[in-house]
Amino acid sequence: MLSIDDLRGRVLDARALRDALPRAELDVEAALDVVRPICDDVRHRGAQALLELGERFDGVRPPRLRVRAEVLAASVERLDPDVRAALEVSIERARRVHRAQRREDVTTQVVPGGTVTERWVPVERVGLYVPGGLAVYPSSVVMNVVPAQEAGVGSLAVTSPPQRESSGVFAGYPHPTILAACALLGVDEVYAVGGAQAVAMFAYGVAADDATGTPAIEPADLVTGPGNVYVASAKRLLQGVIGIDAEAGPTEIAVLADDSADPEHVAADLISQAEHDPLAGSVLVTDSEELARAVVAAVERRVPETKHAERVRTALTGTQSGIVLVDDLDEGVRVVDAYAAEHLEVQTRDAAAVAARIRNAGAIFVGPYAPVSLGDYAAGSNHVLPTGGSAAYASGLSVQSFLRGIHVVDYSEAALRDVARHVVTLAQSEDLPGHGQAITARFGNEVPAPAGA
Ligand code: HSO
Ligand code: ZN
Repeated sequence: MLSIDDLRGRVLDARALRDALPRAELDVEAALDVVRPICDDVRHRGAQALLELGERFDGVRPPRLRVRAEVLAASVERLDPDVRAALEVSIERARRVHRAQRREDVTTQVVPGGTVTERWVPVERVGLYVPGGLAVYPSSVVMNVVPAQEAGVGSLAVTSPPQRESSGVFAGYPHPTILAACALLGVDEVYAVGGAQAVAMFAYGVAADDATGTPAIEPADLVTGPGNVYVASAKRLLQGVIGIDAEAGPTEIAVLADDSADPEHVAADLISQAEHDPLAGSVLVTDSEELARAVVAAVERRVPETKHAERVRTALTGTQSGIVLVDDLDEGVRVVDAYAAEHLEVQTRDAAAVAARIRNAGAIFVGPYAPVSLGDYAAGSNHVLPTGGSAAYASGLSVQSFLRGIHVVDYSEAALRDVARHVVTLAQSEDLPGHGQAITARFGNEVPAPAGA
């Protein structure tokens, strides 16, 4: 089911290598035509449009857009105690890791009397998107909310699609476990809105609407969180109206392994991420033909036994998945760097040393006891990570994603005087004399001599 691509003996430069590697094509551009009228509708008809779109796309009209406080409370009361305990561990570990990412303001004294401070300020209002399609991800609530809270974001709203299957007090609302995760994290502003329309809701805000009992929803400054192609497309469309984290694509796992790896573990890990999505990518890069064949056999045996066998089979047989055979581990490192996986496992001898050589990955999982699933739920790391090769330039969600660095420039008269002639010279060289005059206006319309000259 996993095809083997033999790159042994082939010398490919980085671009050719990237082209030779399996990867899903996600047509975010094509979805724009679908998404544009949806976003316009939300912009112009607000709450009415959001309720109708829920009915159309999620198969259920929410009783109201904002989840009632009593419903959030009920979700915690009815939460399975084991799930609650697991979520609490996940929250606590994520909090410890993300708290350590907080940044101090840094002041540099450039010259006596002249300082530049980099001041880190949290984004004021953030909208967090939590998907609810093929699977529901309360763990993604944790991964979005914790870094935003640790960054000090003052106003946080979560949105997730209404679930057709929910009943009783939860009817027409997001999955009860998602609601419970919000409540456990202290988030009380939760909406039953999914898809592209959720991004539009955060971008434009929604006017109060008596007919549907909707209080005003303030627009957010930033929207984060993974979603399907329509969510990614809406982010592309509305970027600029609202800040975005990334256009998330289908999840990916790459495993770099040598003959010391256990083929059962590798197979289980490749299957674990394929379970997310028929478009998920699972890639093994190895210099061991024996391991490659053993992994193929283990996958064949395991897939029929796994719950989401059809989805997994589609993902593993798709062109985005496969095994890449390389001459040696050095080449393996080059290949996984070219691939820039969302998740990379290193299952080799001396795995920590091999992992230290990797430049491009959203997250790296080192050795036989750090499977991606651990990071998905309870390592303390974040699981909202760059997909589609964007790990070559982007990072996963972190406290930094919710902060802005403001340069605070504070110069005294003497410090400005000292550098004035250089500013005037550069302004003239760019044919922007007005810039120079803004300096000389402070010194009797002359270019001042530096102090001590
Ligand atoms: N592997 C997914 C996250 C996730 N896994 C949520 C399970 N639940 C993307 O990093
Ligand atoms: Zn996962």
